[in-house]
Amino acid sequence: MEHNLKHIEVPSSEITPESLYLSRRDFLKAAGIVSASAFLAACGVASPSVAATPGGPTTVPGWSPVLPTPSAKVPDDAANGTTDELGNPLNTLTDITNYNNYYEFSEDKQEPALLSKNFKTTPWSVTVGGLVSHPKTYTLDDLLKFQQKERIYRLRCVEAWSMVIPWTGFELNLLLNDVQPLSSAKYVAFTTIMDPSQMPGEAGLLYPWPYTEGLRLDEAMHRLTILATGLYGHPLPNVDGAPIRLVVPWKYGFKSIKAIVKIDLTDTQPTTFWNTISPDEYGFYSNVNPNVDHPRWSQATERRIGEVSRRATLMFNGYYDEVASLYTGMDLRANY
Ligand SMILES: Nc1nc2c(c(=O)[nH]1)N[C@H]1C(S)=C(S)[C@@H](COP(=O)(O)O)O[C@H]1N2
Ligand SMILES: [Mo]
Repeated sequence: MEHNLKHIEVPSSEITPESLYLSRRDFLKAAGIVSASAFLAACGVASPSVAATPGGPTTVPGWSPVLPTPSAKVPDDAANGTTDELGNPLNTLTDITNYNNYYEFSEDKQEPALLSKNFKTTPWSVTVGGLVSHPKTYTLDDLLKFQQKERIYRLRCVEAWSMVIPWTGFELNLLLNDVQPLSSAKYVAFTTIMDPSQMPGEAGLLYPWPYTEGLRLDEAMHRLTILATGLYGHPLPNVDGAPIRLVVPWKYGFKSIKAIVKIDLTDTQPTTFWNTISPDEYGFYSNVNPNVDHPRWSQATERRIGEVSRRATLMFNGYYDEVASLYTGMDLRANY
């Protein structure tokens, strides 16, 4: 029944005055849903939408998008769920596989579907090393032995569009515990396959190929951080990063690196693809944050693929209760 309702200290630069800072517990009490949502979450059943409007934005009058938003704990295994834990309907398989960012194939959103069709995903292995006691190379079959679960997550691209995707995958912490990080390990670095013969974009000289990403070790160990191996109950479509990709739902989509072949534990913050290209626009953290705009556009709202009107963007993409404690005391504007 215990739910983490703690607040983090949000720097004053971040937020409206304390008086406007309505506590989530008070809101939930007022709405009369504390016990119901806690009960459902504890049972691993998706809670009904916390907001009153089914499928509508999870905002209530008096709440501005700069405030933390009520959220329910993400079910551990959402097998065959039809909405996310906030009541948002899933995007269709057609949406999820025909509107993509996958620069190894094309900078266009529609082209990667076709261009990735014949991408070869077998055999595949992922080499895990660096600051670990048991470095190991895993075949895809090895990785599929880690407990697979269905997780329905919102994916919020830094370009201000979003989708709701039912992934199959396993918690990254299972893999990390298997290789045993040394106490000196502080970060996890991820690398996409480098194969310009199959990925035409990688032949281009403009970008720092291969695509790389990174997380702090505690972010990587969080239960919401998964390696996805499928979606909608199917093996992962090539265009979504087959055969294995990272999904970190509270961060902008570009952190969720596709087609991973290498994972390294490091003691220094890894360099990453988009941060190398444009450090002012794409920070290492890149937590979804409606209060911190991209230098060229607002991050306050987003376009949910398949919907007409825009939605308010939620702090940490609506995963505030589960992830805010990772950033206690951090200035989220400086550490964007
Ligand atoms: N290797 C690689 N990973 C990548 C990308 C990419 O171009 N190459 N694009 C990123 C971006 S910007 C987003 S929004 C998501 C999109 O994931 P999806 O196509 O499965 O929706 O993948 C991320 N992972
Ligand atoms: Mo993105």
